[in-house]
Amino acid sequence: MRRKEILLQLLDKLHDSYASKALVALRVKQVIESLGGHYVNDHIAFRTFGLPGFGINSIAAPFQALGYQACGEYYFEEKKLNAIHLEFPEDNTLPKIFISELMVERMSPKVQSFIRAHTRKVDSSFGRGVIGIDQVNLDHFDSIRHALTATFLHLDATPWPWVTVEDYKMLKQESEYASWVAAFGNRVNHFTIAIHQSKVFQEVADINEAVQKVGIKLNDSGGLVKGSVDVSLEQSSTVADLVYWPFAGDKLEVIPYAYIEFARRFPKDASLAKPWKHEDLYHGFEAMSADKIFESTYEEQVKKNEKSEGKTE
Ligand code: OOG
Ligand code: NI
Repeated sequence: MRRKEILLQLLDKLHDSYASKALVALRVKQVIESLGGHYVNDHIAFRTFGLPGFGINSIAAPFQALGYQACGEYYFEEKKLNAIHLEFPEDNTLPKIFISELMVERMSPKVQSFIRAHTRKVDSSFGRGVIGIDQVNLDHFDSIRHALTATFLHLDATPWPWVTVEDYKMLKQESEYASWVAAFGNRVNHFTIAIHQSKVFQEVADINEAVQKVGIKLNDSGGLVKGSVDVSLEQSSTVADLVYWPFAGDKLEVIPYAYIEFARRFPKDASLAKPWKHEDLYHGFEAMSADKIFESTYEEQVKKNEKSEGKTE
């Protein structure tokens, strides 16, 4: 089927561009494969600025045009974010997609005016801004292709010009989410191992232990394992890898990029007899846990782990 083929190609491209920079994903894959398991992806995630042409819809629209459907909605008061997730009902082997957006209007005047001005500088070849891709007629294949190209083909750049190191730091003081989006744009920030589909790990704590043994650092905000059977979802994540990343003026800075997550889904009715089928399981997200998972790219998590690495020398 054409739509599924396009999606598979797109997901492959997104994975390649993520895995080529997020070495932690490669290391986790090696751990899983060494133990005789294999990598099944539960979901991927994008972050955006909530402005016309740049928000959740700019990422969701091309996926929806290809058959994905919007399912859950989530809200994060303190981080000033909204999010949705999408599912592909025709084939449950395709990952869910989690997309969040910064509520730009809730930022300080300084941060707001920077984000508004900087996103106005997009190259029109990205199809953003004036002709927001969320307004493209997605019923036509050519429009879909245009929207995909506009959104994802420049994966190794941002839709807007590189930010300066100073602006990145200014944004970061107010919102680490904002500085991440300014630097990385539409890149995927994590893929997720489905523990409920794993033959080698029973629970999230098992994979946590396996990766910690080879020195991989986990996000401990809110505890190593977030959620539980009570919310039908158990999750954990590594901290983000540091990467050399381009900034305005041909500068490179080392900043946190992407991480990998582990998720175990339970049936909505936990008393249901095993084996559980895909349709028995809860496929939404849990805002309380997600709130902590966002912090996998935050300085406090990334730095804390750098320090503890030093101590074990
Ligand atoms: C997304 C964090 C939330 C989940 O599975 O709850 C999340 C992000 O870091 O952008 O992925
Ligand atoms: Ni996630």
